[in-house]
Amino acid sequence: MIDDAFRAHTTGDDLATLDRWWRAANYLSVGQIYLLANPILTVPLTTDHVKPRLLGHWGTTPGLNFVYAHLNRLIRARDLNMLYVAGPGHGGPAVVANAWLEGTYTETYPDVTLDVSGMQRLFHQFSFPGGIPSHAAPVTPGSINEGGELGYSLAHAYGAAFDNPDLIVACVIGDGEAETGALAASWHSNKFLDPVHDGAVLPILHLNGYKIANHTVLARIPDDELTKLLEGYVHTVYRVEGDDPATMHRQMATTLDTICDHIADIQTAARNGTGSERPPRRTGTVAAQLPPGRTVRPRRTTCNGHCRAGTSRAAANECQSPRQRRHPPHRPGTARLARPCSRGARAWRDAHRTDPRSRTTAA
Ligand SMILES: Cc1ncc(C[n+]2csc(CCOP(=O)(O)OP(=O)(O)O)c2C)c(N)n1
Repeated sequence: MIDDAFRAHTTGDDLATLDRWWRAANYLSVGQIYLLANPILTVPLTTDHVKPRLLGHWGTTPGLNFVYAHLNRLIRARDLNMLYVAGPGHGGPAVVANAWLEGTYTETYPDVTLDVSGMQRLFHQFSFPGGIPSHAAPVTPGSINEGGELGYSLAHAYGAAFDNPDLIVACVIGDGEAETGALAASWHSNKFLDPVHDGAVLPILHLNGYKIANHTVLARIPDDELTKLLEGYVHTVYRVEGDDPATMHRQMATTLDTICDHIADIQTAARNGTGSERPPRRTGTVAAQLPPGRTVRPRRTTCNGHCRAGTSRAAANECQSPRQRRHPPHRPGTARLARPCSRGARAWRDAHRTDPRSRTTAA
């Protein structure tokens, strides 16, 4: 159980560190999608530094990085045994970025060293011939959920929690993924969870509004309709939404603390024999509303005159049009996309100096 003193502490310096981690992971994600060379932008960006064919889903990625950073805070604060299943596993740059930042990637692949030359290799290999896929895959350290085919994250999360009483499985569900039949049916898996012998599953609905570049149903229905739908599946709904990172960090940290306390209460009551008989006990779901491509400043960062952040273009696979590569006048668009994240390059150096004692396993 977390005490008030710790809650107060986590709203200050810890959240600033967490924000730096998030920005560093975002930079590493952009770098994987776009950059062939010049990994920390030591020289002005040229066409030769940009990959000729871009494959990687930027839209879902800042949200995945956001959740990853917050789960790591929880793991450290509470010494939790936790697994992170990334439903939008097509946001592969996010799980790879975090695994590299915390050192797991280098432990598994020693040639991808934790320095600038390793970063160069990390960027170059992503979705490139002879490299790694653009989605979370068996080669991603800790992976149990293949990210290329949508729909199975929540089922895999429950599968991991069964017979693992000390495990909490946080499962990010894409709002587009939520429209698949497999995912829609998986909400009912909580009926099979026994709080005495099984662990807990914490679904986190990533409501960024789009499935690639098309609107999603769950982001378009009224808030109370979505809440009632999830309550019907016997989940208590906690909403985290906004576009100011500092506010969102505070909201997310407080929400996750509340949910973890709640999970602990349910499990303690069930394991002492004082809980209610019938599963499921009402556990939490976070509906996290992060605009796609969140780190790109609205309006100021445009591609061919189109605003990126919070739009379908930001959610799309290939954020940079191939025209940008061919036509030099469009090239500054790429530099601007990288610039808000170049604070991330600094953040990478800062975060790299921190020593995360525990890790979230990407799946
Ligand atoms: C079963 C299946 N159907 C379709 C696709 C193609 N696809 C890849 S990503 C995606 C959109 C997923 O939407 P969401 O989960 O909201 O992720 P985001 O749009 O935030 O990247 C689709 C339809 C797929 N990978 N798997």
